[in-house]
Amino acid sequence: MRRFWRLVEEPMDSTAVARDTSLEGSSARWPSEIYDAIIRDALGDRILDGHEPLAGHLSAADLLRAYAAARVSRTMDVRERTLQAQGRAWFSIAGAGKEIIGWAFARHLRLSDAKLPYYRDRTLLLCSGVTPEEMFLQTAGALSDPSSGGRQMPSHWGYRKLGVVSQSSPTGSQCISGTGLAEGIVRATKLGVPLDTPWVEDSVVYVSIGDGATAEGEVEEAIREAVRTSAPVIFLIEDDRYAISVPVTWNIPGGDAAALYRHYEQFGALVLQCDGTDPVAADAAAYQAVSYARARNGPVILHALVTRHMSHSSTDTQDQYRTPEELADEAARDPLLRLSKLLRDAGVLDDESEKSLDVGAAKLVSEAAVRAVDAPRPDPDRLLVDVTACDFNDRKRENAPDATGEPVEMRYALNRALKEAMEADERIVVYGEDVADAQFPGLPGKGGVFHVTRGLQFSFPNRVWNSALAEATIIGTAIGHSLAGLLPVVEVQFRDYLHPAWQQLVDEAATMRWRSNGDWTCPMVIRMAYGGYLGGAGALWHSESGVGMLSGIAGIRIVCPSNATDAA
Ligand SMILES: Cc1ncc(C[n+]2csc(CCOP(=O)(O)OP(=O)(O)O)c2C)c(N)n1
Ligand SMILES: [Mg+2]
Repeated sequence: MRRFWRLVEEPMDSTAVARDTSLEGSSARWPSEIYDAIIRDALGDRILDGHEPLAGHLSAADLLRAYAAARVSRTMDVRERTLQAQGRAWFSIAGAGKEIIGWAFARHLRLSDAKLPYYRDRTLLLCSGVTPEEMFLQTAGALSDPSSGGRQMPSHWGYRKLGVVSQSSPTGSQCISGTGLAEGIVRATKLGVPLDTPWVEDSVVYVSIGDGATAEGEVEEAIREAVRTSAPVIFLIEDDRYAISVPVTWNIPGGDAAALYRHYEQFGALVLQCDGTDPVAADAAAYQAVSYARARNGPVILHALVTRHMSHSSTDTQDQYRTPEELADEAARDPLLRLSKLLRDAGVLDDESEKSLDVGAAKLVSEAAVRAVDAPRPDPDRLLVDVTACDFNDRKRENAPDATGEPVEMRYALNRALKEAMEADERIVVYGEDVADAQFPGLPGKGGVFHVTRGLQFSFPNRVWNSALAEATIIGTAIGHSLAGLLPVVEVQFRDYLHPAWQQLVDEAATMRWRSNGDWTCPMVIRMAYGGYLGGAGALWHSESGVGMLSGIAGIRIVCPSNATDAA
């Protein structure tokens, strides 16, 4: 514990980082109108005019905007719990303590940057252009909730127009698709394939998680893959020292998340640590992180030390496992208090003006909540809309195989079909374990353990490649490639080895369309072989169909051809 706070007390020297304005994000231009109005009401019309730095690169106007947005965010956290107590909402998970690091990233990310934020990022979203009312519509489970049409829990963000990709609930599971999206943006740009809205050539990907989620294997897979491919993705670890009730050292050996990733620096990753409650340090770190990824230097891992001023969620009571002393100590390090002190010490705020700001924020939140809570709920008749792109009833009857023409083995028919499809559709990319041909000219090449992809890499050198030996990475990055605008056709070497990718398939890929109310989709084809290995000697782990498990997943279509014609 002592070590942790020593780090917090060593702020980064932000002014030592020279700023290249061509790499700057939205900076002071984040959509701050509603916060500006609160500030002007409280402090007069001229207060936002000055641009002189007051602390680090930040002006009084920047810091006032941070305060107003953070205060709105905190007030929303509290209001959501009140709504639940009143029976007007069902769940709440607060962003309290994470406001300043969120505001800092919103300053430097652009609308065209991808954001895969976890549930604590309320302030990041407010500063990226989501209104309090839009957030409360999700709290209320309203049909007009722009994130999910009332289908998801509160704080499960997703706003296509703002580059916020729909988020699911499993902790850390968005990391691999974040890496895949960063890879996909680079790859599609190189191939000249149009990027999906709202991505552009130099978009970066922001992914955030908590300290506990770093223990998830998929988080490690995502970071390792990003380092391997030099993907322009930023992993922000918002470390509040707890995963629900579990202290950080149970999840992270030694309790220092940045130390876990330092070894990746030798391969081009930037590993940073900052006090995420300090506006100057947070702004400097966010700037550095975004600039590094934007310049295509590689991925960034930023460990931000933050606080948690409310219980984990509305179903948790933190004084059951945290001492009053610890809670009081943390309350004294509240980022809002810190910001208020900075502004008071500089003579920008006093008792009266701070109170007026808080009253303005409370009014905004109150009015938004009142408007949202009575909004109509989803129509049960629409429950099955957007489960998949296809109509459930359009399954074709099986045709008898066409017995005319040249006999061909199924795998070679597949090979030809893939080649034709790739010629016809520039978006198709093919990857998986061993699917590439050979890196040395003159050799026939591998082209898959069943040779289904043989020759494809020779024909389409930049559209076919070997993945790492990691199935969650294959399907998770396929989600990202698909979100970028490509059409991934990936191979899982044997159906039996789908299991490591189960979460990516079931929780991420299969739910994308439904959970976002049709706003986000990630079409892809996953090819898997089963049944035919070594005359039956394959048995367990090389031959099982698993069709029972697969047929129960909503959101995917299973195609199981019995003959070469159908397969192709
Ligand atoms: C895969 C998975 N396991 C368990 C949970 C339940 N759960 C939700 S949040 C959480 C703790 C996360 O802690 P941390 O990553 O430190 O983030 P924090 O909430 O502290 O910001 C757990 C266990 C989950 N959502 N997903
Ligand atoms: Mg935590």
